[in-house]
Amino acid sequence: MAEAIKVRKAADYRSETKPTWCPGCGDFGVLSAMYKAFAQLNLDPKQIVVVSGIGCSGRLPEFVGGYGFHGVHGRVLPTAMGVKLANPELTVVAVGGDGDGFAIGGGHVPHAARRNVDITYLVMDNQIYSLTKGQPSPTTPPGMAAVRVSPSMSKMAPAGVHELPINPLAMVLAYGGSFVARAFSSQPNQLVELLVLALQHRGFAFIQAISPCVTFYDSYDRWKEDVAPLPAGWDPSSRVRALDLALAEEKRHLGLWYREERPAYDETIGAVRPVAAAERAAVLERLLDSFA
Ligand SMILES: Cc1ncc(C[n+]2csc(CCOP(=O)(O)OP(=O)(O)O)c2C)c(N)n1
Ligand code: SF4
Repeated sequence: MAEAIKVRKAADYRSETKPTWCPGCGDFGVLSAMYKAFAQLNLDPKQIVVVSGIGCSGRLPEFVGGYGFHGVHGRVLPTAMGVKLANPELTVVAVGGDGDGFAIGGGHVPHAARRNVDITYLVMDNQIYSLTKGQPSPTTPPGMAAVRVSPSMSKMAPAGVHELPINPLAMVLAYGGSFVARAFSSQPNQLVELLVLALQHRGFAFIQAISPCVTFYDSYDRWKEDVAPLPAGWDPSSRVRALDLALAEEKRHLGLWYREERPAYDETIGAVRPVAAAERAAVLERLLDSFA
């Protein structure tokens, strides 16, 4: 008799380790949405690999009952791309913070986007370095000190923050990201929906998940005023329109900004592999002949 197909629930993706984040941390909402998205797709936990860098957000793989890789700070994308290319059958999710992704790891983002490796990259953006207790990050807005000053923020940026912040959506769009979305951890249904689409997408799927750090920076109240849905009838097929909005928006628009279908990196490599193997065999034969 054929084995019954198991229908999994969100709880089936929990690990035995209880999350250690502060009560109220936005990362809880992201984790719970991830469990639900995995369950909606009924993914086999043995086929999931969640890779992270360092940060409060980087702890997430410990709380997921699949495979995990908690790597070094800023190197989540090379690690995740390596996992996927070594074993294209796996569902690979890279996660981390805005510091991990856009400061020390910022050089990897353009290449992951243009390469279109088939992974999902979810950044839990709290606009601050939380694990190290509250220094400004590349997404900290100017004037941040006026919102709330943590003791380490006042040491690191006593006169506030004056640089322009990085624009993650514009960056990924400009470098060829094939799936670009933004969500808010306190709007879980939309985050689940976007995660499901991202996991199904063939190529590099990027989600900026606003995920407040309630201990060193933020409250949800500011964010609730700052976010808005994408304009009614938004069509996610135009990179130029999405870039225009990313550069001009006043509110942070939530939803699927952009999606295109183009071959993922492992498919492109798939075509190259037999050519490379034939060349290797020919070189080897010539080499062996030279000893005959
Ligand atoms: C190579 C290296 N440099 C610096 C650090 C110190 N460090 C640990 S986490 C972190 C930033 C964390 O901020 P973010 O990535 O935004 O994650 P969050 O804690 O906010 O989730 C830094 C600078 C480190 N662990 N390794
Ligand atoms: S310090 Fe901030 S980001 Fe880290 S667990 Fe606490 S609330 Fe979350």
